[in-house]
Amino acid sequence: MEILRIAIAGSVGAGKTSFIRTISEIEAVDTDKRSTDEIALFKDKTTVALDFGLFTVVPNQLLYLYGTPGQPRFDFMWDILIRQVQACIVLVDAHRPEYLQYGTQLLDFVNQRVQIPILIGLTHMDCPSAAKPEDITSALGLQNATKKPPVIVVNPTQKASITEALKILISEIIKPSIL
Ligand SMILES: Nc1nc2c(ncn2[C@@H]2O[C@H](COP(=O)(O)OP(=O)(O)OP(=O)(O)O)[C@@H](O)[C@H]2O)c(=O)[nH]1
Ligand SMILES: [Mg+2]
Repeated sequence: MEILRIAIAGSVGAGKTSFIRTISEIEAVDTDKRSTDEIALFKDKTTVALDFGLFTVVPNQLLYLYGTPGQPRFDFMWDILIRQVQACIVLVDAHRPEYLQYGTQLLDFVNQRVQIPILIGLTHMDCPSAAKPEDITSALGLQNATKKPPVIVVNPTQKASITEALKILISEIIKPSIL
């Protein structure tokens, strides 16, 4: 049995818990607690430790999905986790431009610690105020990047959208081994 461990990161409300809950074959473990600070203005609950879920890609290939908390004060969790995974999905909330900088910081954070495939998933693209993908790519500083990770639209509340994202990420993981 091959197990691939994947981290799902992103700002508060980007859709990490939803992503794992929607796709997991076991009841996803979550650690959501009632929001207290400024986050309570737009979100009842927020993840304070880790989300965990499982997904079978093919009978012999299992994904372990770990969602990190989106609040910067829990960044130490992220530091531990990133060294244990084979790939990472960074969810970027397209309708909250104030969080784009957090996306850039996350990408730097990963790239400074590990060399693993990254996929950028743009969420909330169905919201009327969502930014355009090319504007987000440029705000993330990726337009001229030599190794630009795939940037796709993903809706964490829809299974088909998540499986598509996971397919693309898995192909990024296995690419180096077939070159
Ligand atoms: N319309 C829409 N709603 C979304 C999308 N992604 C997430 N949501 C909703 O956004 C809300 C927040 O999603 P969560 O999954 O809790 O976000 P999170 O990243 O786990 O947030 P924290 O744990 O607080 O960091 C939920 O109500 C989701 O259903 C999307 O692409 N479109
Ligand atoms: Mg969460």
